[in-house]
This record gives sequence, C-alpha cells and structure tokens, in this order.
Amino acid sequence: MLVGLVGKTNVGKTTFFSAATLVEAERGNRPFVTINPNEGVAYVRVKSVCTEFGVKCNPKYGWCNGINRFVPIKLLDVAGLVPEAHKGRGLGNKFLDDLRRANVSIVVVDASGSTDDEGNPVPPGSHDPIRDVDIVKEEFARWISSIIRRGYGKIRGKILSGSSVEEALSEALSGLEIRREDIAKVLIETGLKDKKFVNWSDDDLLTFSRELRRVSKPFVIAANKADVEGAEENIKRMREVLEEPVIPVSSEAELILRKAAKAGLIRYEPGDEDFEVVDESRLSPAQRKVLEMVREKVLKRYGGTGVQKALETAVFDVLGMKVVFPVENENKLSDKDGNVLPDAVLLERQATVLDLAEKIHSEIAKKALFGIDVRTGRRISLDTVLKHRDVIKIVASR
Ligand SMILES: Nc1nc2c(ncn2[C@@H]2O[C@H](COP(=O)(O)OP(=O)(O)OP(=O)(O)O)[C@@H](O)[C@H]2O)c(=O)[nH]1
Ligand SMILES: [Mg+2]
Repeated sequence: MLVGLVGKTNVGKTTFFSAATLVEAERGNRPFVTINPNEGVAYVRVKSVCTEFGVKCNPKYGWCNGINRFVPIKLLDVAGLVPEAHKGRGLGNKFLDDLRRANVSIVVVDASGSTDDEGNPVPPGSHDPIRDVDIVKEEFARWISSIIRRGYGKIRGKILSGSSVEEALSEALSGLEIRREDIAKVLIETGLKDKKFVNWSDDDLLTFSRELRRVSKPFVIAANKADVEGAEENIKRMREVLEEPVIPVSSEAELILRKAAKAGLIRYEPGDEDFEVVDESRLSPAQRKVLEMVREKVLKRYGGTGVQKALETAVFDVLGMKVVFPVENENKLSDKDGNVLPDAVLLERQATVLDLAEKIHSEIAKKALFGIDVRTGRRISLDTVLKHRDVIKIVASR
C-alpha cells in the first residue's frame, strides 16, 4: 500500500512526510529543496478489536493503544512540480515515474496562498491554491499522455495485429498499475471507443489521459498551512469548487507535536484532537508558546492537524480499503507462538477470504479450504468478501 505526496514545489510535502513518518528530510522555504524521493512508513488508524474481545494485542508492525490500532502504510514524497513541468520546466515531470506504484496521491497545496506558481514565497492570500490543484492534475495527465505517446508505435502494431485498443493501451500503461477495467471505462466515457486509435488527435489523447488519471489515480487534497491567517477562506472555496475531499492540514503543527511527544514533553498520538503536557516545568517558555499556538490556531480550529485525516481519507474513503486481522488460534486470537492479533492486513474493497490467504502466504492460499469468522464462529467460503475489522482464521489442508 503506497500513498504518494505530490504538489507544487515549496508547499510542505516534505514537512507532511516527516510529520507522518518521523523520517528526517530536508525542508526549506524555497523551491526544489527535494530532488530525490523520500520513502517512509506512516500509519492509518483502525478502531482496535482487542478491546472488544477483552485481550491485549501484540502487533508485529505498528502499535495499539487499546482504542486504535496503527497499521503501517508506505508514504512517498517526491520533488515539486511547476506549471509546464512536462515541457521540462523546473525539475520536469519525469519524477512522477516514482509515483507510478502509488495507489492514491495526496496533493499537498499551500492553502494560505503564500507561494506563487514557481514556489517562491509571496504574501499570504496572493495566490489561488485551486490553481495549484489544477496544475498537478494537468501535469499528471500530460505524464500519462507522454507514456502513451512513447509507446505509440507498439500500440499501433498491436492493434494492427488484432488486439483491442483497450488491450494495447493496457499493455503500454502496465508500469502505472492501471487496471484494464479503468481503461475500458474511460474509453467509453470519453467516446473514444468508437474512434480509431490512429485517428486520435492530441486533444483526444489529453482528454483520455485526464479522465484516466481521475479514475485510476485518485487524489485527496491536503490544504496545508491551514494555520496561516486567510487559509480558512481558501479552504471553504476549495471545498465548493473541487470534486476531491479537501482536508485542512497543518503539517508544521503535526511535526511539532510528534517531536514533542517523542521527546516525552507531551502526550499526543497521530490523529488526536488535543495534547497533554507531561510536566509543565520541563517546557521552556518558547516551547510552551509554540504548543499553545498549535492548540489555538490548529487543534481548536480544525479538531486536529489533518495529517492523519488526509492519510485515512485516502486509504479508507477514496480507495475503500479495509483492515482484516488473521489469526491461527481462534480461541486465543493468536498466532502459533501466542502473539495476540499479530497482523493487521490492508485489503482492497472487494477482497475475499482467498485474497487474505494469498496476502499471508501463497502456500496457505494453495491449501486453503475455508475461513472462520471468529466473531460469529461461523465457517465462511473462500469467495466470501471480507468486512472491515473482520477477525479471520483460515483453515488449510496439511
Ligand atoms: N505555516 C506553515 N508552514 C509550513 C507548513 N508546512 C510546511 N511549511 C513551510 O513551508 C516551507 C516548505 O516546506 P517543505 O516541506 O520543504 O516543502 P516541499 O513541498 O517539500 O518543497 P520542495 O521539496 O522544495 O518542492 C517550509 O518553510 C516549511 O516550514 C504548515 O503547515 N504551516
Ligand atoms: Mg520537499
């Protein structure tokens, strides 16, 4: 499960990344600080099941506080985009290749409007962040169309030798992990199914690429720098105009809170609506002031920093993923070594018992006979579609 962070340069992508992963990476108020991608582990929360069953879990990865289980996902931070990146401006858009494996992208924008098209600092409110979203959408589409263009000869050849357009395009775009059903759907939606591929105009190709991006590489908008005055107004407008979920975010605030929590100064976990000071006497006046500002300008205003909310909206709302807990011993809810609820597996919306078995081990999948829904104790067949927070034992032949 890979979530990408994409956006104009100097909007706070790396700050979001560091806040979510606690991986240190260079940040700065100037364009193109990041050149090579940063990859790290972030977490999404699931209401824990251990409390419901009256046990205490031992997660192999991530952690659990009895209320929420924190499930790991991969997060990727890439270089920034500027308008016309596809023509080579800025750092170009070649690094979008790094994002090809991402199932969903969080588009980070400067909701305070304090960076211009090129990422240079300007007074807050002087730039329209909706334009930043449009730029990312356009550059993404141009990137897809450039891949199709590069494969033009091959696509044509395949069609000439009898393949359908859908098949030929699907092969050309295989590196992008775009599903064939999505290509088929977009061909119909754009009316291009009935037009010969060799007769597609540049505009047709762009229309197709824009729509394919929309369907296969969905976005969540992180309206960052929400702590800056004037951001609220922009966020309201973005919510009215954009079709994607818009989440008010202050990456800077999340980074401050997570670092303070790591240093033992406050009690705070990602996604919390507030923090608690551990020991007032250990805070310097400057630290107290910063924390108070975070509370006033971010937590009270938005009910959280938004970093966690953006990640969870991407994984659960937009992709519709679910988390399932596989166990080997259905009485102890443990693996064979006695670790309680050791794994929390992220699965696609339509995933079945067999898909879960495959995620665990291909050998188990080969020998799987049926599943047991541990909550009800009932047998379920291998093709049963699982539900979010199911606890499942897979019964396999020896
Ligand atoms: N006020 C405020 N400033 C922020 C926030 N997030 C990031 N910044 C500032 O924005 C500037 C850019 O942050 P980066 O994280 O380096 O931005 P980036 O998008 O990774 O930029 P490039 O890698 O250069 O494209 C830094 O000065 C950050 O301190 C935020 O939530 N609030
Ligand atoms: Mg960066």
